[in-house]
Amino acid sequence: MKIDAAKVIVTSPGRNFVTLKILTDQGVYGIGDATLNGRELAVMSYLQDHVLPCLIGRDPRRIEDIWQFLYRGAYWRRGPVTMSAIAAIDTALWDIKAKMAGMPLHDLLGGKSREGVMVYGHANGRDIEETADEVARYIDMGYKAIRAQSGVPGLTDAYGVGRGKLFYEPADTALPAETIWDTRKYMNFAPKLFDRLRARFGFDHHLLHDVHHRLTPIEAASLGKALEPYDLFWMEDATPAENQESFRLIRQHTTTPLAVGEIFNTIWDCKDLIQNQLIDYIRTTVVRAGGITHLRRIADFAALYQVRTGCHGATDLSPVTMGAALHFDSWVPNFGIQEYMRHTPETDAVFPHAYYFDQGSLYPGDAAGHGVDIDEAEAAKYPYKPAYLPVARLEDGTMWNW
Ligand code: CS2
Ligand code: MG
Repeated sequence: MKIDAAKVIVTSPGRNFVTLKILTDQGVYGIGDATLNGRELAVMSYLQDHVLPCLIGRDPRRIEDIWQFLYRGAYWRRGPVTMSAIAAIDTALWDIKAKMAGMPLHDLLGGKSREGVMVYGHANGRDIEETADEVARYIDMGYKAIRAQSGVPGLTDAYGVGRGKLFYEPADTALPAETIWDTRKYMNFAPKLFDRLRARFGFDHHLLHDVHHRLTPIEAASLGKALEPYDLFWMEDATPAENQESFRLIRQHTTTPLAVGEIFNTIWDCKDLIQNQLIDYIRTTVVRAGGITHLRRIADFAALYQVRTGCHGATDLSPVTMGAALHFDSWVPNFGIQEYMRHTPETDAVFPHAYYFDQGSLYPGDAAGHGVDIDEAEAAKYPYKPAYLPVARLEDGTMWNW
């Protein structure tokens, strides 16, 4: 069996997606997601100009060898561009293998460990009451877990609040939008949001919150402590994690569970966090961390330390990543939760998929492979549109972490 051809499809049905299609001499093809929000064309070129020529003629069944060839063979290891490209190939190859086997991907991985995949939705509003009303909407739809983000009094933009209900779409300007951040205003406000949510909804639902890398370690420790009475499922990306050691300080001060890793690319980015038990949930997902092959390695390592998975699932992760992640989530023994932001109807039409939502859980469906395809004629209707994520500055102009 041989890889015959491969192509990269860029489409923008409401937002940009980069998709890889690998075709074989036996007529079976596989699909992978290569979307890197705000840097899409870099991955497209990495694939088209540097990687795909090396794939033609290879045996698509040798997934591990191809992964190692691309990772070690580049010499320049890791990084979001390289790892997103490897992820796209790896996902497409697992899709091909599962289709050849006539199995849904989760069966090939070892079979289902659970019936459904618990997901959390992203409730957001301009103020506490609007956010609370959104939380109510998710509860009505059957969600068991909801992440709450609200506008902060005195700040014009807050992370997680903006275009879209049932999702959040931050990348929508032709050049990076400048936003202003103020830690004091946020720190004074965040506990009030969860105080109100628990008062209104009680403690039956899981509540989550994303700090989006805005705090220093000691500030994150203080926020985690302040949020303890509200029993969060997790506090996400409390501080940037390049220095993994900084989570030790947060950990020493609070029992609020910690989640991190949506921007990590490899096991090396979370090795210390996991083996020192400095986090509770690892957020890496299929497209960002080298595909199913590498994600599985991270999850198995995390399981040794009772760290559970919590795959990133924002709108910039395409339905292909969502589908593949759901198969992974269905299998992985140390599953925690899966993020689920809805895609637009246009995106759903470009990517027909077998997965579906019911009563707070997603189900991967029974189609052979990962169950997500691309309709190339639909995709061609939506040309690439440059879009950047915002940046953040402090009130005095200092650059901060968005
Ligand atoms: C996020 C994302 O969903 C999340 O947890 O932190 O909104 C993130 O900002 C985007 O995926 C960036 O592309
Ligand atoms: Mg996040």
